[in-house]
Amino acid sequence: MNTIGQDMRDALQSLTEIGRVTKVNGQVDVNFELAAVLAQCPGRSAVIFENIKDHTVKAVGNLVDRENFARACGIENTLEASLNYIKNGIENPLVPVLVENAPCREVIKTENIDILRDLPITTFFEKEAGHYITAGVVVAKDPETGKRNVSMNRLLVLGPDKLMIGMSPSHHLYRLLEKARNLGKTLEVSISIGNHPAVLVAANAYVNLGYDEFEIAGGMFNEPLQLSPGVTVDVEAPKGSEIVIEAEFIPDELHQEGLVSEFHGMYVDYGKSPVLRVKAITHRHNPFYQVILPGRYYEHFLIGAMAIETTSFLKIREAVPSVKEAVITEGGMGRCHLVISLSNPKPGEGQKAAFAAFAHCNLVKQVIVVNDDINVNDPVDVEWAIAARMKAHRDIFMIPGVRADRAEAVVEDGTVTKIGIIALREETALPKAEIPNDVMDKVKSQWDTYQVKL
Ligand SMILES: Cc1cc2nc3c(=O)[nH]c(=O)nc-3n(C[C@H](O)[C@H](O)[C@H](O)COP(=O)(O)O)c2cc1C
Ligand SMILES: [Mn+2]
Repeated sequence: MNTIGQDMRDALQSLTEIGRVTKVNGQVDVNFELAAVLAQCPGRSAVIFENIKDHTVKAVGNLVDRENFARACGIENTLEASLNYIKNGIENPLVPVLVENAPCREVIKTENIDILRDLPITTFFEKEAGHYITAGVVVAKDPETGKRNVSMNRLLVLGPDKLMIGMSPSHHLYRLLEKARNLGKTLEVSISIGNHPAVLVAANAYVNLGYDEFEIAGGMFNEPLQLSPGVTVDVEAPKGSEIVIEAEFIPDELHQEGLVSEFHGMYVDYGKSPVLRVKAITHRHNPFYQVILPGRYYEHFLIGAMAIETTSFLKIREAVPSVKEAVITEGGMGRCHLVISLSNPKPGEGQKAAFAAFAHCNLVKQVIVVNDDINVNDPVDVEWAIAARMKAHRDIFMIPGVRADRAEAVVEDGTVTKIGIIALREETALPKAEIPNDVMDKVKSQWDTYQVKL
């Protein structure tokens, strides 16, 4: 049985044990300053802000990187281990359990709510519309089936108890809102802030409507996720969330957002978006407010990347069973570029794998296919495979006019050109020159005896 905890506090505890938590004691302003500190904090440790101007609530940022994820989930820090861990969640989901008197309900506030006063909600980029909640895990229930849906959405503060919620029309939450509107029902949500990295990745899993992403989180933990019932809404939240905002959509109210940053690091104008009325804020004693630095920053990239690479892997495996690993790269904005490795591929399987990836996710527009002697998570190794094995006239193909995600940076009429790069070894390829493996291993095991001074 897995013994790791399900809360952000458990994750922070595991990271503290390996020295991957940085504390910022100096005073920081929620207006751009906290964002600037997160953007420039060296290493990829989690950051705790102890002293936020005009606030008593502390903040946590930069929680998730690959090593932090591995440590928080109690797995080895390898791509293979994280793929297996997330894959297990998707393939073996577990139905959540409800717990009463959960930590996230230690303090309940239903009156005199003033979101900006109560929580250290930050501004990030110069031309954005205002203060955004960026680590909100949004839970809603399908008004027809009652099935839960979980996603992450940016929330713009519009007033003391009003939030605008960003949601792509292609996402499930949008579809649930449409269903509610057609049925004349009000859609309720819980927005939980301060979650374990596994819960954040599960919320981003690219699965079909009707899948409860909290079941995936349970599958990852190998034990059901514990949820707390809402106080003013019939929607649950992870029991150990630091803060939960309970809200409902205001029927037919839309807000013209203005500019907002996307993962590609540029501003976009998505027009009008739905508005929520806050009914309650509940939290733990001395809660931590979680901040994810959005735009083209690493944590924002990675949470999506880990989810997309795993579901892409599963889809590719249906088409090409010999797929070994899949990674969404940082240079590809954590969304757009996928590198996959195949074990002993048959002719044409590289192309087939790329087609499967393109069909699965609108965001993925470049696929590089390599053999399994290449470390897909090492950009130098991948580029080596391209230099050593790709014949450009034969191995690059383009498919123009494919349906794109709304966030695509070079979108044309809702479409984008997909590119496949097949960098697979030919049977006639020159053999790789290698130092004997047994000697490499021996030297590694007795490294200290060489008295190497760095
Ligand atoms: C930090 C972060 C912020 C996000 N913000 C939004 C957002 O504002 N709007 C949106 O449509 N998707 C956003 N996403 C992506 C969705 O959470 C993700 O695509 C999810 O799988 C959608 O789930 P659904 O289809 O079940 O609604 C964000 C992802 C991350 C990691
Ligand atoms: Mn969903």
